[in-house]
Amino acid sequence: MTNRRNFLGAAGAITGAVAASTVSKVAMAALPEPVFQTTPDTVPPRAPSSGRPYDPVVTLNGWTLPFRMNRGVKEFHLVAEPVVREMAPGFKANLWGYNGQSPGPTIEVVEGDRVRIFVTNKLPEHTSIHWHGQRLPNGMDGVSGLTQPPIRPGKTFVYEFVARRPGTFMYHPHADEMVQMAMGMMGFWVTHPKGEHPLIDKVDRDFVFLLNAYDVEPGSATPRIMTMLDFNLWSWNSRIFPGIDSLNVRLGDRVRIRVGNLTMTNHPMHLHGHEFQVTGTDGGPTPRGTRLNEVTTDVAVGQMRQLEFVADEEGDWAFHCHKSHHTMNAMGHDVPTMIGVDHKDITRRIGDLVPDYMVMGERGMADMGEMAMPIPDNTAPMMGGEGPFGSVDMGGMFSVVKVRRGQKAGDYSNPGWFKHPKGTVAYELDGPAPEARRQRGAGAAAMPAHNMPASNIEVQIRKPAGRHSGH
Ligand SMILES: [Cu+2]
Repeated sequence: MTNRRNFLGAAGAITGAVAASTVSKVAMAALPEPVFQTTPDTVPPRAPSSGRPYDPVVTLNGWTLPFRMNRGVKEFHLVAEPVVREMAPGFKANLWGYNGQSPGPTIEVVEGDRVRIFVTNKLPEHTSIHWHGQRLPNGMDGVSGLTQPPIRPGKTFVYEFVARRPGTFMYHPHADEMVQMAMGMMGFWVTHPKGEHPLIDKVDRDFVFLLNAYDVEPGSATPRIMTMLDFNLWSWNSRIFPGIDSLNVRLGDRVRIRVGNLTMTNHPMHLHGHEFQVTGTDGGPTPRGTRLNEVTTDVAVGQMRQLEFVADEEGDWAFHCHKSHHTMNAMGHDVPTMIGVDHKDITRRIGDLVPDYMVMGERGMADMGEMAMPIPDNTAPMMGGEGPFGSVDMGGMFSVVKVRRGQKAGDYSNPGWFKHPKGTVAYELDGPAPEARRQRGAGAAAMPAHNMPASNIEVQIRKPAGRHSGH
């Protein structure tokens, strides 16, 4: 624990990079040149220029790490280092990651490939990489202290194994992992099948991302690493809505979405407008007879799931974690429920002292999304994101699957908002609504009331005032 305390005490340690020069230039010369990514953009898939062919995946707000072939071995170079990740426009976080971003780049190989991965540590503390889900020699499993010595700052380690099993995997440190994963160190790994596979179908679009979570105090930039459950940023590939790119597909496409969970809680992933099947996990492809039609599937901590569906309904379909607190951005949770509370008087009295004082939550919390309230520098609003019909009251783990007739094969660009055919959008009723028929009496309607005072009890609820319609 002494080490941990010293480490935490060194305030500059987390953000301060170890200079690149600590890695010997001579040693680096023999390695594949590391490739870095400077933007959080979704890089379109690119077919490999060497090695065996495969259908590349698309990493949401991420990219695939290039490799070099060295006498039949696929060589990659990962650099563990402090990074600045733009989690949403206007909001940057000081994270740890690989090759310029958090998460690190996706690694794509083909079943049967011999893979060599150089891992250079530019963090201020030791690390290691565990290759989650892989069959490999025990000494390549990346558990610091158990199967290998730690990779000290400035050092480079080499991992080498054959990618034996096709499927959906990830990588992350197995050294001080509470800190290192809270800081964003993780990446996706896909092993493509060599040729046809009875349980792995060809798809037209293959998206991948990791579920992760951070605790960044509004107005600051570095995650609190001791947080166990009360994270305030729920992200996909270290991006939060409205910073997460949409998943743009063509009408009729067979779509696969691969998701891995490296947070501290489960995430029920929910797709609108379509049913999907879970076709595989990090344990491999699922037998066809076990595949149920679902619209929500839970991804537990440390699990991976492959969702597959035919995108046969045009539109902008929400795709999100179904825990409503995970589709929110930074906020405190110690907020009392204010719905229905009349605080006109107290607002007036505080307003005399604090001119800009504003009460929140009187009519629900949707105002937070609409108002663009003043927020501290370098943070994201709790929810928001401008939709074609106003503010989308969402944040965090939320995006949109855009299904379009006109989207060309291989085109991943954003087609803009869906143009709904006439008469297919929910609409506001003209004129007064018909009077609702209500049951009279104390308590719920069907049961006779016992032990109740004889007189009717009236509950006064103040109706919301002013404009607020259409939500
Ligand atoms: Cu969730």
